[in-house]
Amino acid sequence: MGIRHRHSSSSSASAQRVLDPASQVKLAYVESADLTRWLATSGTSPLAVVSFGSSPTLSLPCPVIQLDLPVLGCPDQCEVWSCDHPVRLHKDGDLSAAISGDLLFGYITAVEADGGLNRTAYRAYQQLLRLLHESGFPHLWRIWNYFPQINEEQHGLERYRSFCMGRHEALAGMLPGFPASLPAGTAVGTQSGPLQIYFLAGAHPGRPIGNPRQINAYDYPKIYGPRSPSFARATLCRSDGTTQLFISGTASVVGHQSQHEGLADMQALETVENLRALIERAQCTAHCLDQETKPQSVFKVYVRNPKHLETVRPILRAPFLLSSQLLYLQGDLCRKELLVEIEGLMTTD
Ligand code: 3EB
Repeated sequence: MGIRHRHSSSSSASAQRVLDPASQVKLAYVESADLTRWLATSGTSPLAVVSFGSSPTLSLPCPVIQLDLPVLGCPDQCEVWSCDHPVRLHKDGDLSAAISGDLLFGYITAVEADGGLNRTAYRAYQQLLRLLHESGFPHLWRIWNYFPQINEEQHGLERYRSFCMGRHEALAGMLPGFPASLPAGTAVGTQSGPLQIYFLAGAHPGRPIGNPRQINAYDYPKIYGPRSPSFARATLCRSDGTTQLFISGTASVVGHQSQHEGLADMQALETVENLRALIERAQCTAHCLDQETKPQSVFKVYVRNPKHLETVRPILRAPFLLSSQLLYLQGDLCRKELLVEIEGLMTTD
């Protein structure tokens, strides 16, 4: 209990700003070889570092998340989450968190034991939701889920579907406002490792955004598994004059159906169209995300088959992508036929 600082309230907005640290989270992709220098000179406090591929283990003053997702087309990169204010760390077994102002960055790993992935996911989600309730950060904004053999069958069910069951059961039981309050999400298959989940939560709620071209994933029919995937297409978060749009893993899905089976180029085009529609919907909701204010954006592109990198890369030329930082990773996607998936973060000051 009580790991969040309670700030005294003030009627003056400027005094509030001093007393109540802004919770804008910063995201940068940094070449692994440059990480130490970057951290020493960025002037920010790290919340977490996510490394991909075969990056070395570093000892850092924050959670370090190593994902077995090979980086494609460039040297190994790290995803660095940081903020302008001091960070407090919290550790409880396999769960660690970095807290700053109104923001919590958490990381949990779970080795799969008896009961399979369903129970493992259920227990991990229970544990992380309990932390959020007890610590004063009840609002989940964004969550990433990674585990190996995502499309393999186990105990008669595809592992992704089994994961969805455990996740759904925990969230339906413990997340206030479920399913409308679900966070933006990603679920991608790694080449090895335990179940790894990292997440951002806030003391105040984000606003879920739907995609007009897609039905909500939590309303998918049962043909995709006994329990629907528990995520929103995007979350819009405002803090201290900054608007951030956390965009979920977005793929070639229209309505609830996968499009363009076997065609990586067409899937990439459809995905860009989905992203465009989603961003447009968010812009209608938050006027400060419009083009003139030039958001800073980063996107992670997951490609199932590394040979499709050169097919996909030239297609990602929409204006909102051309002005963004892009990182390509090799990852397995949660439906066998999906070849490309793109997630992102857009920030407008
Ligand atoms: C889709 O639209 C593609 O289960 O958390 C994308 C993002 C997808 C997150 C998840 C799944 C998830 O259904 C798959």
